[in-house]
Amino acid sequence: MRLVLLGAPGSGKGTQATRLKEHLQVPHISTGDLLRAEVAAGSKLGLEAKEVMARGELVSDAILLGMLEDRFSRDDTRNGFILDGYPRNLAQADALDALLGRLKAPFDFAVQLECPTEMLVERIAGRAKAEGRADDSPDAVRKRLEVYTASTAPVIDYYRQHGQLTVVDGVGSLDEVFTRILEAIAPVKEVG
Ligand code: B4P
Repeated sequence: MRLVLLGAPGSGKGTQATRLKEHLQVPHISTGDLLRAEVAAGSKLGLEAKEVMARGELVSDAILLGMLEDRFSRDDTRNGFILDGYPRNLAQADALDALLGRLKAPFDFAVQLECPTEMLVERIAGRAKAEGRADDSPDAVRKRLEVYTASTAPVIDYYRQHGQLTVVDGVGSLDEVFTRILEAIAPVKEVG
């Protein structure tokens, strides 16, 4: 199973990807986690990304593509993957098409988790209290939602226009949303 998870910040991508990884037995590739690991390691890339992320903006496409190519060069992606947080703009969507085309591994589904904005804000505020992530501050969250509308929503429209989008209702308990995703991807999962 090759899955791309899309959705606004707080829509539950990372949360559901963690569960899907166990269920489908494929790696979870979160570009946010990859970037946070670079920040934690204090690498040159991490230093570049840190401030951009804290402002709620997108890290450069070139950095993201390099990281992704590196991750996809590992053998564990051969049996499938859950890609979480990429693509976030149309240039990244093109880059992903090209990368997966070269690997002869097109994605089976792009699943969008849909949630009303007030719920996104509420969930992220909860995480801010619990985890204190730098980009969960009110200013950064406002910016991340603006970036989502301006840059990522067009990716969703693009996949929709090309018949590649599956929309899943992201409102409900973790179990409810998880079950909906499994139902949405069931036709592919059964055959392969
Ligand atoms: P991400 O790490 O992708 O952050 P996110 O959009 O907030 O999603 P995440 O998956 O972590 O949260 P979730 O909705 O699961 O990106 C962070 C930053 O990295 C970006 O702003 C950007 O700077 C950079 N970046 C990443 N990818 C990039 C790219 N491709 N290009 C450029 N820059 C990039 O969870 C949120 C909260 O909701 C959690 O507390 C969770 O517990 C809660 N929640 C989830 N589901 C729930 C439910 N059903 N009910 C109640 N609460 C729920």
